Formats: sequence, structure tokens, C-alpha cells
Amino acid sequence: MARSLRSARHLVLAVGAAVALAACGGGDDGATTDDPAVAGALAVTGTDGLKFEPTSLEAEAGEVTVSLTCGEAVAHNFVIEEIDDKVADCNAGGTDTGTVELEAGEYTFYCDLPGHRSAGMEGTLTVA
Ligand SMILES: [Cu+2]
Repeated sequence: MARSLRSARHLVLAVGAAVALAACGGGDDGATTDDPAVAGALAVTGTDGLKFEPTSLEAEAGEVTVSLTCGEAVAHNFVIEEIDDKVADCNAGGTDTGTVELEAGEYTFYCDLPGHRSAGMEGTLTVA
């Protein structure tokens, strides 16, 4: 009982926030309700052609947020090899955002779904 009440309240807050965001969206068409853009996040797309766009990313050391968007037909994920961490994981047509703590350095990211990395789904993340 208490649990469902709390869930309902969260839903109301989420809807309220979405409305507030849409209201201050300026001249946009307002149709981008699932816009993956998160302030400060690295935006990466995994395409239906099994590529990352872009394949080269840069971030500042500390908390790094990755916002992954999948193409309409194929699911993907975003794994950072050096720390063996799957930061984001999206279904076809979906988005996912994850945050990871990174020290300065060069990292390799890839998609660990079968055949995706060998098809070219990898890139470089430079943290300074
Ligand atoms: Cu993939």
C-alpha cells in the first residue's frame, strides 16, 4: 500500500518534470520527448549498421555520464574495456544513460553483443 503510493507520487513528479521541460523547450517541435540528451553526458549512437557514432569521445576525469541511443532495429550496449563496466545498454529504438567514475587516461569502449565489436563497434574515450 505505502509502496504503491510512493510509486504513484514518483510518477507524478516525473510527468511534472517532463511537462516543465517541454514547456521551456523554446522553438522546438516538442516531439522529442525521448530526447536522450542529458546535461554533461556524452551522447553516443549505436546504429543499425553496427557502428558507434562518434567513435571518438572526450571527457573530464571524474563522473562521466554516457547517453546511448540505439537505432530502430538493433540493440546495443556501451562497455568500457579497461574497467570491464557496461555503462549503458539500450534496446532497439531506445536510449539508456549510465554514469561511471573514470581517472584520466585512454579507454576503449565497445558493444559486447555477439558480432558487434568485430563488425566495428568500438571506439576511444579520452579522459583528461
Ligand atoms: Cu551493438
